[in-house]
Amino acid sequence: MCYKVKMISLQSAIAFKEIISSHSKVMIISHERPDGDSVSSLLSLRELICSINSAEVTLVSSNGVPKAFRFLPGAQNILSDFLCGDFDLVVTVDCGDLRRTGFAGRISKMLDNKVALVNVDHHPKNDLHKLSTLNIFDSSAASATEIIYQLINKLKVQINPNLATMLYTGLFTDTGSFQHPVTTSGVLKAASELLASGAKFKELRQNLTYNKSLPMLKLWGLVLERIKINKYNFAVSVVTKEDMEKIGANEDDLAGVVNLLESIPECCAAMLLVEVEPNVIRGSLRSNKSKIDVSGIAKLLDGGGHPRAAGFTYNGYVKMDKDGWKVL
Ligand SMILES: [Mn+2]
Repeated sequence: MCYKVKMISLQSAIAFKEIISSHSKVMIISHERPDGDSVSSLLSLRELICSINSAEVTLVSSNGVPKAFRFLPGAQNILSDFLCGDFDLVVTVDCGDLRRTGFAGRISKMLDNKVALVNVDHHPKNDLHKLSTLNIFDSSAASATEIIYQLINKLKVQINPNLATMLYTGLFTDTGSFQHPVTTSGVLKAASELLASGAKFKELRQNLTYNKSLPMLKLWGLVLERIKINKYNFAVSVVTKEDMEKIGANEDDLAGVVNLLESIPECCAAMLLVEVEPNVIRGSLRSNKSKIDVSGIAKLLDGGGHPRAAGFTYNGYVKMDKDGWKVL
């Protein structure tokens, strides 16, 4: 059987090893409001770096780690802030652009002060390559952990059950539990190998699938109740800050619900609008069933992401008219 496996070149892996070997104070940073892939990428990259070099490695993700991912070994050590002077190498992972780190100004300053940058990513519109000393990039990878898995294999690093769990979590979450179109035979092969290496699937299922609190499900109920199908066949729903407060839920509790909006057969895409602060709307877009590039829509609103999953933050409010919910 011949699997189609996407590849990070051996040359990239060797360049990665060389740059890691010559630095001793490393900060790895993923995107703000981290998801499963970014948390898993931080943790698995630290394992990889520590197998190459006895460097001091600091993990940063602004906004902290959502509850669902705190079961991952080492997640409690991920910081939400850092001091610039402490590092000689920055590794950005799973960040479509510098702004997504949440610390663009500070990192730019560090780069001006000759701190090296390695970028590891799978977002198609990544612009960090312009700033990086080394760019390890594959927009066809399903998750950033898929790229890290390839680096690990190229560098012949042993995969223990904890590392397998981290890598598997990134694949599992960024493919929507192996349902999105990015779920290739290569992804399933990697997942199978990671299970064989001891990935703790039972623990992962317990924390990521059977983790829904009563307020969370009530909030999902409200999202579903408010669905409107607009004239473009997008399923759109809305939640306000007041709704979340009334139910006793928060923004983290909405993770994953946008994928449910897509399950209506006649809808080609889904959008969830969340009022996170008065006059601040966060939008999540999905188009796993169609060829609509939702990252293009997000970009119009100064956001970004992948063709099938993207987001934006917008200063405005939401209103409903005869065509459904609108951001104004
Ligand atoms: Mn990702």
